[in-house]
This record gives sequence, structure tokens and C-alpha cells, in this order.
Amino acid sequence: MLKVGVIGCGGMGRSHIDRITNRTQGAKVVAVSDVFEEGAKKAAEIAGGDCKVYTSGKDLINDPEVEAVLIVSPGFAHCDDLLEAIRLGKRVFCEKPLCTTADDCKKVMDAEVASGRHLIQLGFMRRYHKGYIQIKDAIATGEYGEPLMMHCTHRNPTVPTSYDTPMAVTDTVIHEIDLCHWMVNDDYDSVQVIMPKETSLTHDKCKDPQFMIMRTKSGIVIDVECFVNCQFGYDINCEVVTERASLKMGTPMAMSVKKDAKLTTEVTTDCFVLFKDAYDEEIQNWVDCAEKDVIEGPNTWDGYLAAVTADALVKAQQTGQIEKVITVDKPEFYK
Ligand code: ISE
Repeated sequence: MLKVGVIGCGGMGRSHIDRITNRTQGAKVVAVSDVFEEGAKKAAEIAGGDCKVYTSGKDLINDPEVEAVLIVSPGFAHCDDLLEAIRLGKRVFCEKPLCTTADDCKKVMDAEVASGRHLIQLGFMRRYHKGYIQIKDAIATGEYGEPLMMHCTHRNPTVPTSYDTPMAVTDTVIHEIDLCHWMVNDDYDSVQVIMPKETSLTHDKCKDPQFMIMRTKSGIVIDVECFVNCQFGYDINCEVVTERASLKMGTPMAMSVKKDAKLTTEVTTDCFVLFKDAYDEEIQNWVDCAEKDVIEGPNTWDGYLAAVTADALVKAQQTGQIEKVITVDKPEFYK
């Protein structure tokens, strides 16, 4: 039984504690931490038993009973805890983003490489969604030829007024940034953002919709329509156009109903409904990998690449120009 400590007891932290306690196998939560002690105590109740409560992530990581750490605190707090876990050789599952700056991501990557062990998995859970896996596997067969283009949509019904223009990149399209390069096994070369006619249903600080284009090193062009006030649902689509085929993600688990002379299919409005199974799968895979001491999911390089690509896209939002994605060379360690 892998003994896990969870740092950050907000909604996502509590959801992972519940997942580990009630829905996945092979791990148990032995400690939780949050700067808000009351919140940590409430979260500890989900784990039950004698789950310990800390108010500092560092103290939790240093608890000898904690074998592996889940970091679900706000992004700005990740870097120090990641470095501490690497120093102690403890495995980590870290929610996105790895760190809030590319420099901090690089620091963490250097520390992990120096440790000689793959310790960190990132919470880009969409890699565990069946629809994307089917397309990735189909591309890998070679039967359809080389991928040339990808068309993605990422639509939310609405966003709060705290959501601003850069968040379309750092909070929303960050998922496609990670997914798309993984699906076609390539890294990014350049990006661009085009601002279409704005919806009247957005607010001052959020330009919406946005049309983002990413070009990979081999030349694949990926477009992502990001529309976070689309009103009608949480609508996620992906199509890969290859030399000989179009590979399009199906709508998962959506029942269609014929009634009263109408054919209807529900569109969910909730990302936690659409990706419920993916969340469970990613945590189960992280736990299973502990015994083998490997990381199969998104890793530190992916977190670094996502940060650098996101920086370039945020710049492109402002300049309207094509911006280069300039990374360090991918370390051998991650190839
Ligand atoms: C949120 O943080 C997510 O991760 C959702 O998947 C995304 O659709 C949403 O726009 C983000 O705010």
C-alpha cells in the first residue's frame, strides 16, 4: 500500500483524497496539508483513520511515513515542494501547472535529472481519456499515414469574471498544448493567436473566443478554438487529419434519445463529468508505476514544454504575430 501525503485541500485536493480512498487501489492517504488548518482537518476526515494534518507542505514531505506526495496547492506554491520532494527522493503527482514560470520548471527539471530518477508525474489527465488514446494509437499504427493537421475545440459554457485573456492559454488551452504534442509525438516550433469577432456574452478582461495555432517541429499545424462563454455546454472536440484519413474523437458515453418527434443528445456542462474516468485512470496509473519506479504519464519535460509554449501563446495574444517556442534541448533523460 503506497502511503501518500496530499498538499492542498481545496476542491481538487479533496476530490483526489476521495479518489485514492474510495475509487482506486493500492494507495492510502496518510497525511494532508493546507495553510488553512480547518480545511485540512475536513479533508483528513475523507481519508478517515488516523490521517495526519499539517499546515506546511514541507513538513508533510519530510514525514517519514509519507512515501509519495500529491501536490494540489496553487501553482505558485509548487516549485519549493517539488524541489524538496526530489531532494528526499519521493515520488510526486503534481496538478497543472508544474510551476508558474518556465525558469522554475527548468529548475525542477534540472534537479530531477541530477537525481537520476523519474519522480514527477503531471496532472494532464486528458492523456488518460479513451477518445484521445484511440486517436494516438491509430496514428501509431502507421495505417493512416503521417498526421498533417489537427482541429480542436475547447468550449466552456461560461467563466467567472476572475478569468482573464491570458487564462485562455494558461488555464484552458494548456490541456491541448500538452495533448497535441503527445498525440503526434512532436514538440512545438511556433504559435500564433487570432482574435475573431468577440461575443457580447464575455466580460471586459476576457477576449473571447480566441483562435490559437501551434506548429510542431515537423510542420504539423494544430488549431484550437477556445470559446469559454459558448453558453451551450462543456464541448471538447478533436480531429487529426492524416495523409489518408480523418481521425475524429467520438462523443463519449452520450446517449441519444428519440422522443416527441425529436432526436436529442445531452451535452454535459461539467468537465468533471466528461473526464471523470480519466481522473481515476491517471491516479491509478501513478500509483501502479510506484512499484516499478517509473513515470508513464506526462512528465517534467512535458510540464516545462507546456510552460514555454504557454508563454509564447500569451505573447502572441498581445502581438498578433507568429512567436517562436524556444526551449532548451530535450535532455536524454526524457527521450
Ligand atoms: C479549468 O481549469 C480546466 O482545467 C478545464 O478543463 C478547462 O476547460 C477550463 O477552461 C479551465 O478553467
